[in-house]
Order: sequence, then C-alpha cells, then structure tokens
Amino acid sequence: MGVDQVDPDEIRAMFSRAMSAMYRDEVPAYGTLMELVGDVNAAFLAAAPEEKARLDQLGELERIDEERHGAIRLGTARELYHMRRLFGVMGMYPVGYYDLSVAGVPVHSTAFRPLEETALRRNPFRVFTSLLRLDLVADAALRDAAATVLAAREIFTPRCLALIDKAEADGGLSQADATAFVAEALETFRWHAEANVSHEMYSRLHDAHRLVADVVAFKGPHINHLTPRTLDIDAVQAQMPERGIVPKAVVEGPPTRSVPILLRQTSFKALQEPVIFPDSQRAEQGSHTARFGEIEQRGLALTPRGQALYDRLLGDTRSRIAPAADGSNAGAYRAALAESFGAFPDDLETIRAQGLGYFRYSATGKPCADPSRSADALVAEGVLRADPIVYEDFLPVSAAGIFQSNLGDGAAQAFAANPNRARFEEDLGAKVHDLFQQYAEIEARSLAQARIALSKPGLPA
Ligand code: OOG
Ligand code: NI
Repeated sequence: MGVDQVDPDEIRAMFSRAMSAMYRDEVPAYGTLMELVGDVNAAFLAAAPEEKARLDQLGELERIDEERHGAIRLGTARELYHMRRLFGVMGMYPVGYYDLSVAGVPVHSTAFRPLEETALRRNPFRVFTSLLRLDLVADAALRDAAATVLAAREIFTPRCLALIDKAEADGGLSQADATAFVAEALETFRWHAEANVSHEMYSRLHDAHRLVADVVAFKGPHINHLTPRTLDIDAVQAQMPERGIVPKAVVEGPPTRSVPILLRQTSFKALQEPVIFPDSQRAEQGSHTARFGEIEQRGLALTPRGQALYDRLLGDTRSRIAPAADGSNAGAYRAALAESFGAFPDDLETIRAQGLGYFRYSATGKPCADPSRSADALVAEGVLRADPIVYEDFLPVSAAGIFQSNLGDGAAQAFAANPNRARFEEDLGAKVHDLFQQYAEIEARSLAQARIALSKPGLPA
C-alpha cells in the first residue's frame, strides 16, 4: 500500500456502512431490527459491567455496533472469480467451504472476511457468498436456459472492474478512487425490481427451486440480508414481535449456555417485493420473496475436536426432533437441544482443559518464575490469563436453516450430499483459507507473545 493510498480496512468500513444505509432504505424492517439490537446490547452491557470491561479490554467493544455480515448468491464461475477480486480490494478473503447441497439447497459457499485480528477489530464485515450449482438441477432444458440467461448478464459496472484492475496493479486505491469504488461496487448488490426473464421463465425456475429463481431471474446478486451482532439473542428473539417483526420459529445453532460457543442465529421472514417482468407485449407485475433480516450472537471458536462434539450433539438432537417451520414443536426442540448439549462442558476452564476451544493468552502482570512451563501450568499459577477467541465464521446446518426459512417452508428438497470443493476453488481462482488454521495461529501467536512478556517483567504486556 502506497503512502497516498487508503487502507483496505478503511475501504471495507466505508463499504459496510454504505451497504447498511442502502439496505435500511430497501428493507425498512432492517432499521427496526438494528434499533432493537442496539437497545438489547445496551441493556446487556448495563447489566453486566464485568463483561463490558472484558470486551473493552479485548478491543471488542467498539466493533459491536459496526458488526454485521451480509449474504449474496452468484450464478456463474466468472461472477465468483471477480467477486473474489472485488472483496480483495477491501481486505476480505475467502475462508471456509460450505456444501449446502446436504440440506437441500443447490449451492456451495464461502465467506469473504478479514483475516488478521487487527483488521477484524477495525471492521469485521463479512459476506457469505454462495454459487448456484445448476448441475444439481434435474431438468436439462431448464438448466441450459438458465445457463444462457446467466452467461448474458453483467453484474459489475465497467468502472468497478476497471478500479479492481487498478487496485491490483497499484497495490491499493487513492482516496478518490476508493470512494468511487465503493459507489460502483454498491451497484452490484442493489435490488432491481425489473426481472431478467419473462414471467413464464420465472415460474419454471421457481418450480425447480425458489433459490434458482432468486439467482437466475434477476440482474444481479442483490444483498439478501444484513445481520447485526447481538450480545443476547434470546432477548432479541423474544422482543421481535413487540416491534412488529415475526421471527423464524427457532434460533439456529447451539442452545442458550453460560459460555456462548460458535454462532447462534435467528431471522425474520422475507418480504414480498414487487417484480416487473419484461414480457414481449407489456410489462407484467409479480412478486418475489428473498430478502430478510437476521441477527446473530457470536461465541467461542471451537477446535476440530470441539466442532466434532458440536456436530455430534446437534446431529443427535435433530435425529430425534427436526424443528418444524411453523414453530409447532419449538419448545420441544429447544428442550431436546439443551438436553443433548448437557454433554458439552459449559465453563471456560473445562473447555480449555479438554482442548475444545481456542483461547487468546496474555500475561496478567503477576511475576513468573519459569515462563517456559506449559500454558496450563502458567494459567493455573495465575501468570497467564486465557480469553475466548470469537468465532468469525459460519455453520452449514444453521446456514441451511436460514436459507430454508426465507425460501419458504415448502422449499425443502433433497439432494445427495455432494461437496465439490475442488470445482469451487477452480471457479474462485484461489484456495479458500482453512478456518481452524486461522484460530490456531491467533492462539499460538498470543501464547508466544505472552511468554515474551513473562520473560521480560517490567515491560508492558
Ligand atoms: C445465506 C444463508 C447463510 C448465515 O448467516 O448462515 C447465512 C443465504 O440465504 O444466501 O447468511
Ligand atoms: Ni446470514
């Protein structure tokens, strides 16, 4: 990055704010949700001064209000390729591969997000990005017609593509170019009421799968939700109806616990939006439901071992009771989930001792005789403290639940589990980063730094 260039973290912050303003305009309920989350977070912090001080000390407090993720669905390999380059300008990189075919959604996905801790702290904006898999659509004629429509659309403005080229060639953008880039990039994510196909074609796509219509029938990958982060998702879920928002039946992810792990998410139903179909004789009115709101609460990142335990307990629960979309068994599902998760330790020390989660180590300032002792011994001695590392990624079963809740309850459809990561990475033009490795590195670095601090008493930790 040159001296007169804007930090990619700053471009991301500008973009995230611009997206939030645009979405608030397009989907007014998102604004209501933001207010509710702001109120719940303020009440939570007021009631928990220790947790507030801890978040503040970890530098996580300022980011809470800025915190959000969005989601888009792309149609072609070329779109995915350039989307990777677009996000790269803002310091966002593909992390993780999620196969959602298992859950009856014909897409595979990654999340573009900042990698470094400092970058996450400055602005943690991320975008869950899915690529439609037409290979999973059974009707060959429809598949070909959809591919033809997709091949003809251009989701990026020419200026946006030119600015991406420039950023790559020069290693960054000037202030004026960064401002122009944010405005041009925003165009790609905007809602367009004019469909890209006839009403008849829309219906055929819709009958194959609502998601296929959502991707193929429109001019671009409209942002389909933006998700603020809350510190108390149960409170938000409970208070949504008071503000006139209807939440989905159950919160996705782990149950309510003393130590929040991974990610809990809930959403409100998609709105019906008017669509104009460019049929040959006259424009025809119709509607489409795709865009919704979501809230999430983030907790401790789990190690592969912790993740395996999570997956097993969630699988056990769901083999006993599947949450009904209409909410009729929501209470029973919650109870079953809580019961299964009785087997997941719910205090930080046990979680750490059993190697289930990732932690950030720091020196407490207490004098230390032998900094080379094991991390466990140093924590036990009180010279090191261990704080949970926040999970920055997504969960495939939850993502599928979110997809389903806004695609409509009749949309569940079975596809065989069919991951194709190699193909995804080929289309992306890059390998996705391994998410466990990201957390393991943060943990290892924090421990190494803490040991240095312990061996040089007197220096600030
Ligand atoms: C994405 C659903 C996944 C999440 O938070 O897990 C997601 C979509 O509906 O396009 O955003
Ligand atoms: Ni989401």
